[in-house]
Amino acid sequence: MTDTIFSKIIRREIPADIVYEDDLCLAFRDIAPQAPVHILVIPKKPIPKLADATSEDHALMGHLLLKVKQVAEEAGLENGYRVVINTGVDGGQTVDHLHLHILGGRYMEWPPG
Ligand code: DGP
Repeated sequence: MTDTIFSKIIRREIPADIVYEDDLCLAFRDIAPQAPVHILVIPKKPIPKLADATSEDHALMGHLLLKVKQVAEEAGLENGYRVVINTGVDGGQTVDHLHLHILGGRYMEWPPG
């Protein structure tokens, strides 16, 4: 399993603006925000990408989505928000550790670019 910058954030080897943590996941502000609020929710288990999740991860995946909801509420995104999972090369994924982007604080255009 390749170590990534997100594993280093989980281990507190590099700093991050952490907004939520529990036994299964971590949420922190994106270093290059694409919206006024841009938070990443990641599993502590180093699943490289969504396409690598298995039936063993069934409960974890549900946990991550419910934590997205909680973190978005705590960030004040009562007007709505977008959840994005970039997956693989064509999906534009740059960090090989599954992460859910929460984007909010402005109107999100659709379709995206
Ligand atoms: P993606 O393109 O979906 O793989 O998104 C990776 C995101 O990770 C990107 O929006 C920038 C963010 N990111 C990369 N390195 C760091 C870092 O060291 N700290 C934080 N907070 N975010 C990072």
